[in-house]
Amino acid sequence: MIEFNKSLSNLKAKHDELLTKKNEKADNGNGVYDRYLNPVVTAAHAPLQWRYDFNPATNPYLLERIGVNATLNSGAIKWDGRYILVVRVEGNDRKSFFAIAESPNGIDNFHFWDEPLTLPETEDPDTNVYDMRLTAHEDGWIYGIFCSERKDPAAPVGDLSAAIATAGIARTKDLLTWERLPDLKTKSQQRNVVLHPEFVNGKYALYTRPQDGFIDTGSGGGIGWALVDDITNAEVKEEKIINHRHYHTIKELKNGEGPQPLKTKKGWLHLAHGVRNCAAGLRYVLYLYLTDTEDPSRLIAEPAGYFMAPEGEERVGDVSNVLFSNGWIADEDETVFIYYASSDTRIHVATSTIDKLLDYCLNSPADGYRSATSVETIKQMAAKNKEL
Ligand code: M1P
Repeated sequence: MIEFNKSLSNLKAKHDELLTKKNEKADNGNGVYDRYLNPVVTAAHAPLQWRYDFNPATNPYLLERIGVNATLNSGAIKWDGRYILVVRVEGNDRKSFFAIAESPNGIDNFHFWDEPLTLPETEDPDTNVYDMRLTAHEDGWIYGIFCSERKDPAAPVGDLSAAIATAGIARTKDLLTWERLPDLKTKSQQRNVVLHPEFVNGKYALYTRPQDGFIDTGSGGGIGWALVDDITNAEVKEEKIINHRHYHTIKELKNGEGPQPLKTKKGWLHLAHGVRNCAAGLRYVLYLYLTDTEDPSRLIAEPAGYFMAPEGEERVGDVSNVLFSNGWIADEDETVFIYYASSDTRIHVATSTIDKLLDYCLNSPADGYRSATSVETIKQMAAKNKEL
């Protein structure tokens, strides 16, 4: 019993040390954003009371009973002065669920709430749920749109991988109680669906990602846009592609909207992910683009290439060579906290400002789609610098 109590207090002390560890800016910034030295949420941050039975009578060896494999792809929102992440927590059993972690400053001291989020199911229960995008909509609700995954009922016998991806929709006013709405009805499978924060022509507006299969987007040409009459029975009737995939770019294979776009004085600022294939597998990077204030479906600017790509330890994890983001927060002073996951394993933060991100979008060269145009762009920059 003395031994058990000692082990338990050691475990708690170590956990507390991790949760309260201070984070600092890394000193390798590129001027556009700053990375931080430590990830902000890892599997080890998961509350001990979710994982260990603290009763010496039923767990005399103090074994971990329920393992957490990864914490990744979180939605984000500033709520009551606190930085809130709706984290995708993946258990050792491969099931993902949502859990809220909050921090007083957005860069460290993230603590999970006591219990994971209880997400109501529809009549057709989800097998797996993940990657929630949070949107505080002007209708007064906070929406969480996420991927709901179920086994493909048409899968041939013996195929235990074929799945169907659909956009699940839930909403809340207090982040505690969630109302589940019917899943989005669309012609194709969908992942990376995001709700625009304002009505457009009196309708709800969605960023979509039509895909032919569960993994392959196939004929799905990129990030789509659809207007929906009724969010409580949402159906995509018409969908147009507003951010296209292109040959020999960072989003050749697929792309997807990240978090809800941020409204700025120069347009809607979007963070997205682009995917290409290579000998090492799929490579996921983040990129930015800007759309028109009045018509959020009209592209204004998009710098060439990636905004952030995996670096150092970010390159390695359960699904290596992946950066993915579905959450950011713009503070009152226009600091932007970008929450991104690396290699489907852990969550990091990078900070920037609205002004810097706009400058990056509007003044970085666009893609010319050929080596020769890239060389021309560099020569122009070098020539201008020579004149100084
Ligand atoms: O494994 C990388 C990512 O793959 C999927 O993203 P997408 O649909 O764009 O390919 C998602 O499963 C995402 O959760 C994951 O991080």
